[in-house]
Amino acid sequence: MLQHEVTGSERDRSLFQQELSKRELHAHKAFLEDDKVLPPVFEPLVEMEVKNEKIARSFAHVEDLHVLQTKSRTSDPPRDKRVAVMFSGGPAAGGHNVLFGIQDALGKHNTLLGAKGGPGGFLQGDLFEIEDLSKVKNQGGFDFLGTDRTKIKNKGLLEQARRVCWKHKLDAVIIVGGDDSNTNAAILAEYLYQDGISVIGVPKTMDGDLQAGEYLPIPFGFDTATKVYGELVGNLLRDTTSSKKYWHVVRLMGRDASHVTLEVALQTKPQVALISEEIQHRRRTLQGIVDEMAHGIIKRASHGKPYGLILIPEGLLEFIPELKGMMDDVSTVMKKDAKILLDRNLEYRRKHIQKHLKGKSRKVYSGLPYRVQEMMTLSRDDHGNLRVSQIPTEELIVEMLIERINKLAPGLPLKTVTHFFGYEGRCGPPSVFDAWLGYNLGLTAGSLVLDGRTGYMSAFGDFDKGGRPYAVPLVGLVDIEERSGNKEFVIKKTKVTMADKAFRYFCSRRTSWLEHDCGANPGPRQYEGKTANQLPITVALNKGYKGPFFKL
Ligand code: FBP
Repeated sequence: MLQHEVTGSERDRSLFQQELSKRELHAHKAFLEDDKVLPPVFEPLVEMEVKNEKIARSFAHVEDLHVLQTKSRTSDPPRDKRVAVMFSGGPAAGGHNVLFGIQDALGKHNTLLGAKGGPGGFLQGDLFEIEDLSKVKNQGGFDFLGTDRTKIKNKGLLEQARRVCWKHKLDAVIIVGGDDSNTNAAILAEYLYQDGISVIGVPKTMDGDLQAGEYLPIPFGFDTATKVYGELVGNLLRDTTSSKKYWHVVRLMGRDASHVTLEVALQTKPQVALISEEIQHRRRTLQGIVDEMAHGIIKRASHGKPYGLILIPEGLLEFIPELKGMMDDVSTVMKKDAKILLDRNLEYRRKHIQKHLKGKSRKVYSGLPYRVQEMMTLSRDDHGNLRVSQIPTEELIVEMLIERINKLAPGLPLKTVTHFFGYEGRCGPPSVFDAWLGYNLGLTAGSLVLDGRTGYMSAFGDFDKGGRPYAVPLVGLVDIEERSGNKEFVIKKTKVTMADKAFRYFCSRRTSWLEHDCGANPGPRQYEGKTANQLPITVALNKGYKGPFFKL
């Protein structure tokens, strides 16, 4: 490589990124008229139900509960609309293409503004006009706008949001985010209804847990993250079957559901993959899980295989019934003593929590390694979520495995290496699927705004038939959940269920994966050829798609 190319990449990004930005953005045919983007209008498809009376009362302005599908526009699209967009929550690959999609749908006669730094920045009125997006086309990350996890949670903040809308003369606000952020969108849509300001959500999350049945089998970001992890885990499996000496214990990001772990397991076929939802369903104990793994490790060693790989979902501990109770009690003490714990170091917090926990919770907490105890005392995010990405569950599992194997098979050598694959997956350059999905979700969101809709989430389904845009009423997804002791509106997460075809397939294969060395290398993401258009395996299996490939 020439020196000027290396120096140039400080300003213009790497050659790879430059090449990616030359790739076309493919609009679905629903948005195209004579090869030009013409935002469609929407018509009702099927009616959704509101889950209960309280939700119906609190979102009283939502008049239309229909899932919408598109039909061709016969009149010119509206002009002079001012639309603000923000990213919210953790980054996910494909986000920048959402911005492209919105901009293309709005066309030249409307204005797109970006909020810097997520909902927090929006509330501060930190908005700018988005013009040239060429540098971020097909690029990962959320860096063009930035993001945060501010919850628009009370009347004061809702009023602040309204003032920002009036100040910037906004006709619409688009929130690109996960379940919590789309809950924000639903609440804001209701609040701004009388001002005539539309609020639209765009579904993103690498966790894959924001779904809406057939209309949204998967949000953008999941495919890229699982392909990045799939490559890394596949490489580790190859390494360990070569050197034959280590057990790799890998924790994968994805906090409230195990879609990521299940997908990566199906891609790579490791010796063990724990699925949190199954553990919760079977009411397993942590010791029981460790025992089972220890027996598997001992058996493999007796067959001359002192090596292997274990996948653990990031949120595992919260799914183990005996630990969940203790973690809820930790949250309660933290909430009660928030002032005392403010600005205190982790050691102080750990000791304080230990002292104030009672009975079984105290016993369970005290039995955990110090580092795990400390990380449980980190303040919850604005939405009340525990920061599970900071809890080194893989270290806890290894510690318990060593102890157990020492008892069951004294002298058996167990060499372990722990890993956490998290942030490195969610900001990779988008896969072909996420680049396409992000763009088309953006086109859908922009078209919804021009059609005067509010309280909807843009969606995309029917991938086996080339994809189809939909709009799902947010209130049809809202539920009530307990967070840090309060009952709150939240969009219900879609978890792995025991009936899912992908999970059942995994169950039918896992004994064989433990006994034999079946590990597969999915390899790096491709941008051309057959594997470039491969859908997540879990989505293809669950939806019963005949071919595993998605076609542009
Ligand atoms: P969302 O998509 O719901 O925002 O979460 C994605 C995620 O990557 C989780 O998997 C992870 O636990 C969390 O964000 C980490 O959050 P943070 O960026 O605040 O450390």
